[in-house]
Amino acid sequence: MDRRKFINLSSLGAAGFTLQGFIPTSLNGLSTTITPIVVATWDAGLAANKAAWEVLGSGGKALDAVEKGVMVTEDEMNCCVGLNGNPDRDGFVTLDASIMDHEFNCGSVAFLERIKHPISVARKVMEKTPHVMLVGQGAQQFAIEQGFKLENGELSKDAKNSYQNWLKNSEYKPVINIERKNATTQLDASKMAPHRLSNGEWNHDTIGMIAMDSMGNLSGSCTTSGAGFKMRGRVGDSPVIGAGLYVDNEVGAVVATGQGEDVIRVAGSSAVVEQMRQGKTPTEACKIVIERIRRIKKEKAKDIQVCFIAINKKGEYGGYSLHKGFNYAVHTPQGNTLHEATFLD
Ligand code: SD4
Repeated sequence: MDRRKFINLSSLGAAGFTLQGFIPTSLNGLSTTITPIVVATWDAGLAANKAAWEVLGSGGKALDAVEKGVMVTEDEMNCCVGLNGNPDRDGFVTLDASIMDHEFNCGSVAFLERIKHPISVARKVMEKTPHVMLVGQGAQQFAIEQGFKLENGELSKDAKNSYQNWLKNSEYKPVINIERKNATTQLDASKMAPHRLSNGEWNHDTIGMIAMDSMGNLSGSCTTSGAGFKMRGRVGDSPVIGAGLYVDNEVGAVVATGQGEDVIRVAGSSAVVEQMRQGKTPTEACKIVIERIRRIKKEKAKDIQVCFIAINKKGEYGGYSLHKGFNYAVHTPQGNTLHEATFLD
């Protein structure tokens, strides 16, 4: 799934905006125009991309775009990604998030409670501390110091119902990515926030986003309430740099969704970047790592879903999943569209 890169030798001149808002940059005397792109996981990616595009389309930075984009999903009232998500086994919502820019700067938070925008806390970790990752109470304390509001910690009405249902059996069997099992195929961009399915389950609980801006710089973000009814203290792949998210500005950007433990096992996003470094297209690179996971999991692979999306330095993009049902949203100057990912089986 290649995308056009515009090489503009025309009269656009030095830095400035074209009608589409792209910045021509000078390269060896030639004027080149880099077309921004943003790609985000699942149906919710459409609404998130829209916010990201407000930044990218006006010449803004990829880093700002990937933060602003996923904040839309974290903000969503009827949403599984942020504080309205399903709680852990003990009834508390705990959040993980990570962000990475084009210069290997990265920040993440894990096991964070009662803070509405973990992605913005992750960015503060990146920008205001000498560390990459803060967890639990320390992350919460840091967030408060940075001016984030401590929310009341009450479960949303839907999450409360789901938790009550789950408590009936208290079976420790986290259901990861039942996404879209019962979802309608008719997709409406305006309603594409994550939502509960008719059986009360979320259709997913994570959003990952990767983007390239008009300067050709890459960034990525990932935010999640993790696996519903997980063990208290469980942390998934999303805040683990190299697993849930990885950006190498010379090569590409990758984000993962699905069974976090199995993404961590193979250092998933970093592994996909390395495949692109070897010359694989984004889709091929994602596929190779998905195949690796299936080999490792053997027959247990049927019980899990793992998915990656990737963009490379040329602005080509792709996605791949272990099983059917994964989709992702792509915003270019041509519009914001949803794509079904190819899958292994
Ligand atoms: C996790 N990777 O915590 C996340 C879950 C996920 O859609 O992607 N859900 O393991």
